Amino acid sequence: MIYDIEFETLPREALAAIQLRRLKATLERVYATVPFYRNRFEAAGITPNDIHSFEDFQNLPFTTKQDLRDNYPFGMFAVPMDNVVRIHASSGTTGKPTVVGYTARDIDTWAKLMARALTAGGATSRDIIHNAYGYGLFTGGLGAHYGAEKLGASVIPVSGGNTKRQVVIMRDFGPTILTSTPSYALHLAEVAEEMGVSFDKLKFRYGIFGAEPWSEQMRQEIERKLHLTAVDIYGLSEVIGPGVAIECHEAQNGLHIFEDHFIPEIIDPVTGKVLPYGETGELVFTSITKEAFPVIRYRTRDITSLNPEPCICGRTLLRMNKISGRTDDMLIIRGVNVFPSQIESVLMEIEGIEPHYQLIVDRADNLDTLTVHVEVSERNFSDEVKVLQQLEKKISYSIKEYLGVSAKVKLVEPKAIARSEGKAVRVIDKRKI
Ligand code: DLL
Repeated sequence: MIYDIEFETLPREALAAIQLRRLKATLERVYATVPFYRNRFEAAGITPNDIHSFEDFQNLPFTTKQDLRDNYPFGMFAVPMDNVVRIHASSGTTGKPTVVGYTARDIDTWAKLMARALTAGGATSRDIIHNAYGYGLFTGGLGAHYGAEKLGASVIPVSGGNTKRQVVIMRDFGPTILTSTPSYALHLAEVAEEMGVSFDKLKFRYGIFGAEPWSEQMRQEIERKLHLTAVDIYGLSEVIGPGVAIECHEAQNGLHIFEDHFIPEIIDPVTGKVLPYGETGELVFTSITKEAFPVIRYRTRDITSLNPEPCICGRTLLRMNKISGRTDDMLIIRGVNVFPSQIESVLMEIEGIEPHYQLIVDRADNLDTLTVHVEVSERNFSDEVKVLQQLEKKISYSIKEYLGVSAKVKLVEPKAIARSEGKAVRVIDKRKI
């Protein structure tokens, strides 16, 4: 099913025409209303009137998270506060949070985009959606909630946490769609098992998981444990929240970007040069329909590539591949670049361990060290120390073989790694402390 058949299946030329028209209108508006953008454009010697094509557009300066911080909290808003009906903020582990605003029309746009996304992920108006994304300043909970209502589904606004109660609700209310972070989905499965509730008796058909990176192997693990089809959803507060891009459940292969609202580009994170389709780099977005908080060439720091191949689902929208990491969580361990997701992929291939891990980065004698903490499965926990040591060696060997980096592996007992109700904490970098 396609929620917005007209806009999700536009011929590419018609889409480009709409994008250019909306882009020009957005540029004119930000130039007139946001001093930050006017100054930036002036410094680059460009006015909105100079933008006639996508090539012209690529001469505009980028916007970064630092720019948003410098204008904290409301300096980038393009409408008076009187017209802002909602504020969200992304927590941000470092520095000030990023604050974003929405007009009533923005909220409606967002709800429609999330209705599109939920539909692409397999939901219909007949579904009951167990929404375990956190409600509050985080965009996940309310974003999915409004989309579910717009779709006409029944939404259970359970939010994150109080996991045992969630399991009871899942058992008693019979929800058919689960929305949560992938790590929390696994935690739900774990607690359900402890409570003697089996997911194969529950009614879930699809899970719509995002807000953090997760590997293809993690998807298989979730599908196996939760007995549902797992779909990847992507978004970020600065651009709108969840509902920027989503996989279709038919292909589960790349996330369709809602390009009639957001123009994607992939750039070389070092030179800023725009890269062609298929090449991997940093994802950049320009919003072309938002009122309160438009962003122009916003550098997401997320790493992926774009795929223009037609999709079996019928959508003509470009697909972005699964996010492989962020430019700022790439670990450089003794000169080797590694992303947590690559280590996750290696771990998931190994028998006897659970999909719960944490990477500890430290420095000893001026050299970086990487220690991988990973939970041993309940079944293998009682094995002899020698057997466990062999398993540690095997994991360490695989990491070295696949990623070229030396890591110390430490098996920890089941459930030793703290569970998160939202985004999992995968990396602890002690070098910064
Ligand atoms: O995480 C919005 C969201 C909520 C998306 C619910 C999907 C579902 P922020 O808190 O601003 O917004 O964090 C945005 O999370 O730049 C990515 O680094 C990461 N991220 C989001 N979705 C995915 C995904 C929400 N599917 C940041 N895969 C983004 C990998 C993701 N990373």
